[in-house]
Amino acid sequence: TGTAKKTEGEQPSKETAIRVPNPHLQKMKEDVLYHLALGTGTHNLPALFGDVKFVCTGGSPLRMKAFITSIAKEMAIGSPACDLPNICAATDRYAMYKAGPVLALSHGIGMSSIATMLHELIKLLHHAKCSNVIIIRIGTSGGIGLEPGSVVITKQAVNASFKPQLEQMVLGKSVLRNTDLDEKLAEELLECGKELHQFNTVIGNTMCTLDFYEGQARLDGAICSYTEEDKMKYLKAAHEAGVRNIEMESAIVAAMCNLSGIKGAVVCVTLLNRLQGDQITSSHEALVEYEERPQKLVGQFLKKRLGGK
Ligand code: R2B
Ligand code: URA
Repeated sequence: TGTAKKTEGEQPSKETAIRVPNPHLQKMKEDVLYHLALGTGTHNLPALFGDVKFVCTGGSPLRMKAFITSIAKEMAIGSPACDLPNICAATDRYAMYKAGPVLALSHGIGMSSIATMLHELIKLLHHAKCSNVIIIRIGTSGGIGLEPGSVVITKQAVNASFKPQLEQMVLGKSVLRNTDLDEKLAEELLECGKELHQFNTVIGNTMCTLDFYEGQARLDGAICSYTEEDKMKYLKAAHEAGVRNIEMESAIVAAMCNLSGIKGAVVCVTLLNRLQGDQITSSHEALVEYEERPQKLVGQFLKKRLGGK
């Protein structure tokens, strides 16, 4: 397992190691990956994770389990009768599953939750000596001007002022980080969406916010200090700036992948069209089917990259 098939016309890929731009790490005798319940002193990380090439991450632990189960089946990895174990079972912060070169793990809600997970994941991949790793977030979002159920592949993650930047506070000072995502990977994922012929797939900018309500111009939170007119003006300005969906983690995925030399992508289904409303009122069945769309798209991508049966 673990050897990615080359697609036609592609140059033989150079081995790209994981970059950890932190000089203090090499001085540490042991590294405890606290929120993953793993560590260099307690686990043989190269043996457990050395073959990982693809990491798929989504908010919910159950969705990640469903995803890895279908990938394992598709790739004929493991025994169909046997449940894949949660590698992070010693903590309930995040859940992690592995099928051959594919790792699936949950990230919770919001930038602080996914950032904490990604710090530990990136160190894990580094300690395991992984190379040429791709990280893909598969998630949900609110669409702007798209038919609900459309899938958006992020070109740039933008902030609330529609700028492709993430502001990280470091020692009390504001540091701006780039939030472009890998363009070639986004195009390849778009192709996978189109090949499936099951739903609308587009590339667009994704606005990443700190919360689901005021940050996303909703009128239905516990607190709201603007009018419906202000809201519509803002969402239309976002659309004008190329924003096609809104969620809460893309900027961290982009910034942290850029800094660690990892190719990253964000693939999110839109649960509603925010120009039509704020509440998510679709039936449970419809939402379950929508949530499966990014999984299907990335499943198609993995099948092509790994050469499924
Ligand atoms: C999309 O959905 C979640 C909020 O409902 C959040 O994690 C996100 O980015
Ligand atoms: N996730 C979000 O962050 N916003 C939405 O509107 C839907 C899902």
